[in-house]
Amino acid sequence: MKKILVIHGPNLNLLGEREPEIYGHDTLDDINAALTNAAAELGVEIDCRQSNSESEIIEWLQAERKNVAGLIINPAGFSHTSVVLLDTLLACQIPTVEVHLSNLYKREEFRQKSLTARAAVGIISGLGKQGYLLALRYLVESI
Ligand code: CA2
Repeated sequence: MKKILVIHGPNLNLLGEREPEIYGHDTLDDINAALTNAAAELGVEIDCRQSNSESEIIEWLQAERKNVAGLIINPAGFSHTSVVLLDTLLACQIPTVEVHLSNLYKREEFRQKSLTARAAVGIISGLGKQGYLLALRYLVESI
């Protein structure tokens, strides 16, 4: 069975607790549960992880690069800062969709540039939980 890896970046474990006007009311558990249900319907395995550590995310990507057929990643703040994460994503060559809960283009200027998006097939920004589900459907249909 094909496996999709989902990586949620720093602070996304706090979803639902603060700033619902920006990030919505869904918790990370809600998002992961919706992804798990959708994956079962689509007949793929899904592995959802969250980390606040850049190095842990890099270790996961390197370790899983040959085991997964696709990647959904919300790099959170690392999107805007991390050449290291971009390099890792480029090196791992996993078909990737970058997802952001909020619409980056409605927000501060510094959020309007994603370094990591260069390594993605596409990005989805501003659709909340639905963005992850659309990313999953895209990957399952295209891999
Ligand atoms: O919109 C997104 O999904 C972001 O990737 C979320 C990141 C932010 O740095 C990006 O610019 C856009 C921040 C995640 C922080 O999550 C929080 C959750 C609850 C309360 C406060 C922050």
